[in-house]
Amino acid sequence: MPRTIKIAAAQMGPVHITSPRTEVITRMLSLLHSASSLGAQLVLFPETAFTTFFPRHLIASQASLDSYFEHGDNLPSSPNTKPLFDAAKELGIDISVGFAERTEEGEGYNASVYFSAEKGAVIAKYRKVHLPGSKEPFENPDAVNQLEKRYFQPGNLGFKAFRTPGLVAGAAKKGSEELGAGKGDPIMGMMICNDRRWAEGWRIYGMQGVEVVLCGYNTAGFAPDLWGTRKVMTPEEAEVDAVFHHKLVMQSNSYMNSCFSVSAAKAGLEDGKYDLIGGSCITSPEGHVLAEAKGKGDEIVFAEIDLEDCRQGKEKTFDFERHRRIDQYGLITEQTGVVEPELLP
Ligand code: CDT
Repeated sequence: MPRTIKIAAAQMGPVHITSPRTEVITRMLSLLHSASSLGAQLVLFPETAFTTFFPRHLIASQASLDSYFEHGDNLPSSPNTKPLFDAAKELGIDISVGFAERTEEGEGYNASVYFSAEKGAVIAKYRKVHLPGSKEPFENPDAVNQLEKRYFQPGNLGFKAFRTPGLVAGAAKKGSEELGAGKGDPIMGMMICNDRRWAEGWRIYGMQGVEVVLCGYNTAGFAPDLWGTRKVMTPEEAEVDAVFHHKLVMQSNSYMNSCFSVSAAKAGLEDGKYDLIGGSCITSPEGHVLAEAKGKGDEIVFAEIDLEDCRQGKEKTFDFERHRRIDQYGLITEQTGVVEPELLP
């Protein structure tokens, strides 16, 4: 039986350091309404969607830094963010959105939440595990910094898949396990930007039977100090490469874990100077791009997907139970960095 969902990525154009929060929320509401007019049941917004991607800036004042953060559990009630959650509930659309989270203890995380319209509540939270960049800014004054290690702690909630109620009619519920896998409410997982480049998170989701991975991002189009300068590229060539790598990891990891993925960019020239790639897309369990953004502004990327399409990969090529060989994978969790084989005599 088909298990279809109408799903959307809400790509956002630039959010400047000077953009008033009310203006950003108005844009997000407009995207949500556009997605609603297409019949979307779930809309994904980007990483740190409500503000500029502030980790590119060295921010000295604590008050100024704090202005970019929200208290995670207050998101649906905070004046800065409430209108989005109210509208999602009213329209009956689930949303997932990225934000900078400040905890009661004062820790910072690069986080995202999943809000269920049926439950009228946040039902899952994720904290970004792979924080790119550095604690200190580059010496090169023209470099694009990525100070996530300065402002955030590495995520500590793991890669925990969750079920999303109310999206698929006739979903099997607890007690009907005899029906077998792939019959219940959709299984989803969240990751944030740089996480998508790491196979480990995808596999952990794959091992929980994930059917849709949601990933918001802010990816610089031209950042040689971050990416490396082995091959000198023009900004235009670098951006083409960055979009290629983005799609490469979304497509290949979707394929290797037999799941759909939805990715939503914050794109365009942020703060008038820093270029972010577009390329928001929806990919299939066979690794194909089903829908993608045309430009680098506010735009809805939409697809109707059938979760049944995950079954072929999960039951054949990537039937983990039959084919994985964990006795051979020890290094993955025993070792962090690279240890090369000894030099030859
Ligand atoms: N936001 C974020 O995680 N951006 C990173 C930049 C990588 S820098 C080496 C990304 O992976 O797109």
